[in-house]
Amino acid sequence: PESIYLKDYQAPHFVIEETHLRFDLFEDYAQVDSRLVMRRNREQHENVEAPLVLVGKQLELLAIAIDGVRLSDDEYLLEDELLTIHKVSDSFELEISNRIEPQNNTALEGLYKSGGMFCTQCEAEGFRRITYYLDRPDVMSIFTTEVIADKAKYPILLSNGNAIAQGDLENGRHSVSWHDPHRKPCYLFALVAGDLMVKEGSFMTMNGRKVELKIFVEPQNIDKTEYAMDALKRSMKWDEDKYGREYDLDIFMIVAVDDFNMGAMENKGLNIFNSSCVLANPQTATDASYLRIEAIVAHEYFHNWSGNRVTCRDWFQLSLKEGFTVYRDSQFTADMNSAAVKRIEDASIMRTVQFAEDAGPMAHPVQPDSFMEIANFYTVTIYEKGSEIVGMIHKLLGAKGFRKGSDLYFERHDGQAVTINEFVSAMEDANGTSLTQFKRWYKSAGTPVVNVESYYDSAAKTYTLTFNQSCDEPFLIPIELGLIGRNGQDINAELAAGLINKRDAYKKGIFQLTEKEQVLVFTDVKEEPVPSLLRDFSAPIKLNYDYSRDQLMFLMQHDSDGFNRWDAGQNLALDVIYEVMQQFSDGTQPKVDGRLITAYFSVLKRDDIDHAMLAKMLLLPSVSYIGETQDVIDILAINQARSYVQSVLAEALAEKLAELYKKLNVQQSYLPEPEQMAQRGLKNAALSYLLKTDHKKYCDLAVTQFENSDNMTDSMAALASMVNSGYKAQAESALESFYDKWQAEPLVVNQWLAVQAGSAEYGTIENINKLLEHEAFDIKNPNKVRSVIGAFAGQSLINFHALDGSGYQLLADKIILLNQLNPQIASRLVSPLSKWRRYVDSQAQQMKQQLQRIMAQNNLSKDVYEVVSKSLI
Ligand code: HT7
Ligand code: ZN
Repeated sequence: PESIYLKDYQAPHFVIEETHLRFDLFEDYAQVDSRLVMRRNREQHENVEAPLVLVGKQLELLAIAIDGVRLSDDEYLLEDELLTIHKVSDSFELEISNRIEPQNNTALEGLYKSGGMFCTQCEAEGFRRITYYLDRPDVMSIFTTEVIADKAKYPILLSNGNAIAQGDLENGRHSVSWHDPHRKPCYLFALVAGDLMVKEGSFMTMNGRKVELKIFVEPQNIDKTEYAMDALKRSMKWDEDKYGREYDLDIFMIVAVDDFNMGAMENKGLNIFNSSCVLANPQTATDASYLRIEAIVAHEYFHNWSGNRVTCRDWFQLSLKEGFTVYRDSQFTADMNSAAVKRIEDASIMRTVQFAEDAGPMAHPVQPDSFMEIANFYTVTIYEKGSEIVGMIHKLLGAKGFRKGSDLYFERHDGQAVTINEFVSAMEDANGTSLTQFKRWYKSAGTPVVNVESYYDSAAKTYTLTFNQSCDEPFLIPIELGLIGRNGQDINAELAAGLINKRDAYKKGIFQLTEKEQVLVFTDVKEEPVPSLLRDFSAPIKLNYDYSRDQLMFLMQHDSDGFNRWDAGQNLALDVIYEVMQQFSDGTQPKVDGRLITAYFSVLKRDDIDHAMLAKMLLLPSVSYIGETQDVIDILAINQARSYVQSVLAEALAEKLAELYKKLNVQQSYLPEPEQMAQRGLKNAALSYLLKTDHKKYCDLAVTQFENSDNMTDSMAALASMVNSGYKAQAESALESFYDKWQAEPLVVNQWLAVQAGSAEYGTIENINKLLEHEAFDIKNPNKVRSVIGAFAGQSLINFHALDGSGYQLLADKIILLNQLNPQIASRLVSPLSKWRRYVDSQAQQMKQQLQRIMAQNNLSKDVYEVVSKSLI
């Protein structure tokens, strides 16, 4: 496979003014007839007589006609995935008929069957599996779609826009036609046919237009739609209030499907969702699922403007819509829930997953300059780092300036397919400022490192911070900071005269680091402060400052910034875990610094911190995060030290934790709202610590909670705490009764699979093989694959990294199997192996061998080939 390059971008030679599609759906094939109203793109290519080249994949071509005249075989060329028509005039109508086999489409791209339903996934390049087309985002067209199918089997027929006609046909078939008045690229096309029930709602827009809201699901799931409907209404209102964006059709539909490669898809007016990201009721969904549903419903809805009304010129600009939309959904989540907790979660993903990607073989800039398979570039870099960059623009311009910029962006580019540069220009122009240096963030891969040193001159009463950034071509990095005095209060320090106004270097607590080395001198500082650096995780960087453990305890106690209070605790715990790791490696008796225990005690005693934050502060850094901070990763050693520290803390805090558990374990009717969620989160964090002690009475608490709980959050937390501890008999019996009770609910069963596959106790190779053979497992369903294989490789780290290499072999076997069935899912599974160079040598070599084994397979998909070959370079 070949790479394609951003530098080779050329505007399309043709425009498709109108797209008329007719789908005749049958059990063994679907016939697609298209009529495209086309013209040459003379605005971009004045005197060029280029041939018309359409792209199509796995299609059976039946006929082509231009302006009503059928083409003979010698008037076109069908080669690989390209259909070339040599002679076309300046404007014409092209008609094409072709057949496809949705029932055999296991890749879940294009038109496919999920259970008894037809559905589509066209982003990024799925439309070419439906019909021959200019499948690129800068070709935008008005779509009219007729869907025909058996009426009894498929009473609901949907596509984008508004329904304009319907009628019954011969042989029990029926037809519904849809028209979307908004020009769109084909990646936003959608079609659904099925026997579905609908949950209805409505929303009155800010200009008094009533929008019908419909969530379509299989009948057994109709009782799981209320929360998504409410989340949708909250999202619509929020986008009006925060960004001034109003919805633009009379109807907005969501459909839930069980087989889906990602979370959801923002097709115009007809979002298609992975059922796990839309369906919830208190008995079947955990708080975590509710939060995920709220965020994804919002994300897809927000795409209506950031993605659909203003879309991407080409796929190198993917972060234009994804980074901005993730930023918008993170603001929404922060507004609906605890802002500090949301920031902690986002920063944790950046530090654990994105930094790892940026240090691995698939590292790429937020605006990549080449790729082989675009599906491989739906990454944490494009999404989360892209969002962090938008967040930095927000920090630099302030809330008002940012809103001026987004207003200008939407106004200027409505209906267009544009580049990241145009987004930044709108921000610049609306604020009369330049972001030239800042734009480096979009173009360079890798994580900048900033080292900070401090010096207090007690005679001159000055405090100096010296910043040094790793990159020779420096980034503009907004570093939010504060100085904290001995009394725990922020010091309102002034900058030394020479520095004031120097490129506005330090304003409102945000320092703009623009040079390789920069010095800030604060004057009239009466005592040596403790610096609080990178507050709110104001930039996606690694910042090093040599804090003492006492200073970290002080920050945990006093920092006014919630994110840094939590981060100080993480750094303290990290430091202690490193020390214990060293002790194990030296063969000396491990000893946990009493200051960590004291710090956790004082966290537990605080009543001024909300429950959600407290729950976060009690969690030790994850094994993956600890690994990410090491030059050479030794998972088994990290896990040994972390588990030891965890059990020492659990023993030391047991009484306090039990008290806390008792206080929070109150009877109440379940509501998926922030306060209750935080309370359950803290209670269950306490429970999971308690089961790390040797006292069986705490396991009894888990058993009681498991047996009596009326909601999935508490049941699942109790089950997980037993599965992840040494209480084997209790865990076994709970797992068995759980499956008996929930076997008819696939989403619950997926959680049951994942809790085992991701655990140290149950995620052994032997058990994973059993789960793969279980009646509940289906290799063709991506959610099941994620629940078993994904959870095993991503969470059951001591088993995945077993010294005999069996974990790596199992993963490679499944990648090889999935390579043909579903290349996108196969390729995503390569990720844990791809970072082999980071691991201790014996493991690294075994991971590499498995990559080589995959590489030696015939018929590697482009998706898998790209990731494996780049991992082996
Ligand atoms: N924009 C959507 C991307 C997506 C996707 C991409 C590749 C393969 C399958 C996919 N399903 C959805 C999702 C989003 O970011 O909103
Ligand atoms: Zn998105």
